Amino acid sequence: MHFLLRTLGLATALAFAAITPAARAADSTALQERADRFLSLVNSSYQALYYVEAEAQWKAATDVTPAHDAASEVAGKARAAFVGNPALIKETKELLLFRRDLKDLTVRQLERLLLIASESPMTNPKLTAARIEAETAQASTLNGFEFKLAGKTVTANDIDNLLRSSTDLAARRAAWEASKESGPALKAGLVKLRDLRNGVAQEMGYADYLSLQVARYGMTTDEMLRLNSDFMRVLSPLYAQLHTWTKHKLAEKFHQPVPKLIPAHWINNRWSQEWAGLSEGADLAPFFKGRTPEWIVKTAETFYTSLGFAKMPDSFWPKSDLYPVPEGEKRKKNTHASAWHLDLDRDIRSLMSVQPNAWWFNTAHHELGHVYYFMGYTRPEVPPLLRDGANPGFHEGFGELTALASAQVPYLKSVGVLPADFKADETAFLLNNALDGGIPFIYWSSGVMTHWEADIYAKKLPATEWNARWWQYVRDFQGVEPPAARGEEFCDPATKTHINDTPAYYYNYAFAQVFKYQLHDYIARKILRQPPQACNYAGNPAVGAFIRSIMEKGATADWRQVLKDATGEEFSTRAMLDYYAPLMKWLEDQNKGRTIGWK
Ligand code: X8Z
Ligand code: ZN
Repeated sequence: MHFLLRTLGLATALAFAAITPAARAADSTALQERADRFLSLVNSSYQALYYVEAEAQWKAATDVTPAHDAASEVAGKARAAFVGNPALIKETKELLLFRRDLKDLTVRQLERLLLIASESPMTNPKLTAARIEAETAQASTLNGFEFKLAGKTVTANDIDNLLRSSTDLAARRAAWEASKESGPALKAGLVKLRDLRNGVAQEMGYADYLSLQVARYGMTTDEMLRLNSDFMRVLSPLYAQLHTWTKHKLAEKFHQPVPKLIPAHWINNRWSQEWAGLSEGADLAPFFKGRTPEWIVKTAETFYTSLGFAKMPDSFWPKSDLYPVPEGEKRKKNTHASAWHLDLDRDIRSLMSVQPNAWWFNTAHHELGHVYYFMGYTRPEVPPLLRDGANPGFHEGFGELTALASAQVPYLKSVGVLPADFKADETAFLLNNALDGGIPFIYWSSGVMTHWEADIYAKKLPATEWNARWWQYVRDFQGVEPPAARGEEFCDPATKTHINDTPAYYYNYAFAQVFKYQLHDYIARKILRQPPQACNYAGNPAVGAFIRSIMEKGATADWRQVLKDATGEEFSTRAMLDYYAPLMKWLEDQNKGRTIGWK
């Protein structure tokens, strides 16, 4: 073994490039061995500590108590003490100086390790400890928050159900306002976290926390913002038509004059992120009467097993927390759906509050998309450091793809949600797709969420301007306005789960939308040979093989290459636009004579 390689440094790295080919080959082998030994130790320790932390976080998220918060904090610090260890960072950086002489899989693991270390660099232990403490406290406030409506405690499901069903504008406004009550409780913690998150990223040489997150794509913040603006630009004619149609529809529903901007409490979602429930011909509410929550989750599993995937591990069922806290029980838990890969192996769980309705049917399919991605890349060829999506948007993309497949009429018939002789109005279903998580969602995710987080992290927007900027973006991007002025005594962005516990992440959902249509288009046209707007994946093993071929790679390959290899196409909005092309004509017809858009 060449001695140089045991004492690598920048000067030696440069010298290394100048040595003879034979010596270099011998050194490369030694270097690779050194990296292999390092990564083998890191992978197994990482996996073990990841489990300790995930288990503690799971307890804190499913049963909010001071003891669980304290345990979660300690576990977080223990994991940080390892992944952020200065010796580990130094060795990783040194090895990366020789990236050209290392295997691609090795370089990927080293790069990933640096990104992981950048979340909790122990080169600044005080800062990292302060961040973990603040993150734990914020999660506890968020998960333990009690919403009150007319003096009575209500759940997030109660608020959502009211917004889905009530035609009483005063009751809707009260529920909407109640849903914004968590904001002030979360603001101080978020202000503190903005600086701590930026601090850890800067400690490792990133400009801010958003650029650290975006690095998972191999992109800069500006490139990511441009990509998101592009999504909005290409979809804007369709969005303007949908916005126009929707405000006329809502004005009719509530017997109100047609507004310029849509009042937020008119829409069935707390943030206007999806505009479901307006396409009458596609109303699935009656078809979920009499179903159980268990049936919803089981059906989502059957979707995957019918494609040739294995069942979920047996432990999924007893270890998950799938249903609302039973009445009378005092326990508080996170009410937002999530999927967890606790040990980066077979301990996979989901946290949900499933009720038997179309929304949870969709969401359960989304969560199982994550679960099957976990299962897909959990194999010896994928080291624990790379047991993750090709990028985070791929992960959300499989969630969203599964949700889109579960909303197709032939699938709904095959699982018995719709009767076999149901005569579907194709336009009504396509319109529902567009409204419910399709097009308005882009203006929420690429527009409001991404731009607001860019402002607070990258542009350091003063906390005294947070709510004003938020509503400026809601108006400009979504064409929605609050029922009354929302001053800085509120912090409406903080009412959204991700702003608190999954920061600088939301553009991944926008990416996932575009990505899901690309995969869906390929599956429908090339594998099923069915129209993308009405197809059924269930029971088709070729579809399963296609999905698995992407999932099983995890993060071992570049995401652009993975997408190209699978579909033959670069990342593009082409499929999304094609999918809705038939709807555009219909909307133009419906909107004849109306002023289009709000600008
Ligand atoms: O958070 C989720 C999933 C869990 S990853 C339920 N979604 C986003 C949201 O609810 O805001 C799914 C689509 C958008
Ligand atoms: Zn998800």
